[in-house]
Amino acid sequence: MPRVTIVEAFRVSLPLVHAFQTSSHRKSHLEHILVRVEDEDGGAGWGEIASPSDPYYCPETVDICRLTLERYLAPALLGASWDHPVEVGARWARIRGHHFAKAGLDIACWDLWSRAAGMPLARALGGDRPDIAAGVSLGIEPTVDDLLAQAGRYAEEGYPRIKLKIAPGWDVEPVRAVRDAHPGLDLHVDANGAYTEDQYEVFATLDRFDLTMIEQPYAPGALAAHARLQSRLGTDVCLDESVDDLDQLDTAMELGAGRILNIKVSRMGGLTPASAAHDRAVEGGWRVWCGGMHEFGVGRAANVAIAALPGFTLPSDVSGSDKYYAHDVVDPPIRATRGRVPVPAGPGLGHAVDEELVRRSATETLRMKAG
Ligand code: OSB
Ligand code: MG
Repeated sequence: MPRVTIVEAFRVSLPLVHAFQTSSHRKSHLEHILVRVEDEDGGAGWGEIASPSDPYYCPETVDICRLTLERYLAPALLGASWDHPVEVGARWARIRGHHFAKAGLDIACWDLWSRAAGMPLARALGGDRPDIAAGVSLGIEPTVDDLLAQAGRYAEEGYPRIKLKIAPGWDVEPVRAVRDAHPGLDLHVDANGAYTEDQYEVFATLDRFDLTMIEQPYAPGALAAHARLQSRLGTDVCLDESVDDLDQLDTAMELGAGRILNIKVSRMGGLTPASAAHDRAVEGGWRVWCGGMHEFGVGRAANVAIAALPGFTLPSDVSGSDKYYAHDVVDPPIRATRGRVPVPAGPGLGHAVDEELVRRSATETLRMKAG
């Protein structure tokens, strides 16, 4: 029965190999918080808080997560005994929201438990695939030619699916260009909520490009608008920012606000709620896939593990570390070969954390102990 007695948190910033721009922001570095938990038997587990630095994708930011972790979440976990990681969420159930921060601790507890059990995290979650299909997500580029170069490169590397970020002014033209260059490619677009219903014509046009899905066209709360859009389009609508919990998922399914769910471990608040969302969505007849937040190796390994669940039938956003970071925090780094990422067979996350690197490069370290 684990009892976590030490929680450590490390703020680490890594440079991106290639700057990434969405409808709302541009990034050349990412700062995440790596979380380490240790139990009284000396067992340890790692997690990652992959929130953005600024509140454009979601309200949580790195600063807010750090504060929530220190003031509420770590104190709720420290000293509590539990048998299985599905139980730890109950410790912070009365804390509303703050899913990214919760996810960091949840992942660390799953890693600790599955390592102690000598079991791969994927198997602990109920996954049984030897590898997962990985897609890439391409940001908004300075020119259509730059985008075509990126798309060409990843199609060449064998990634089976490419997602393009779109925004007003960067939609029909770049999507048409990539579609013309890659007629058979599994292609989808992600607007990160940048459109309103009066811009319907853009989607009516995109509907003719044989896209696998249109991800989060409207604002997160606009479920009724998404339902009206879905009823007018042949292309499946996929929700990302709109669904943070099972109640929102139920509402979305009841309204017909889409047909596909992007499940992110961070957005849902950890592996436990993310796998519950997987079960619920599949039961409701929606298709699901595993999205990402440009995670470092720890969070990325957690994404690989959950993407091994049987309902994840569409390619994930979990590309190899090398698409993002020249030097990742885990060894070996996460690698994709011809668009597939192996699910590790070793215990826990299945990738060793370069602890020396994390400790040395952290710009801030917190250490909290059971009282
Ligand atoms: O909407 O899926 C998104 C990255 C940051 C914020 C939001 C999103 C994304 C991605 C990245 O698309 C996917 C990845 O990790 O490659
Ligand atoms: Mg998205």
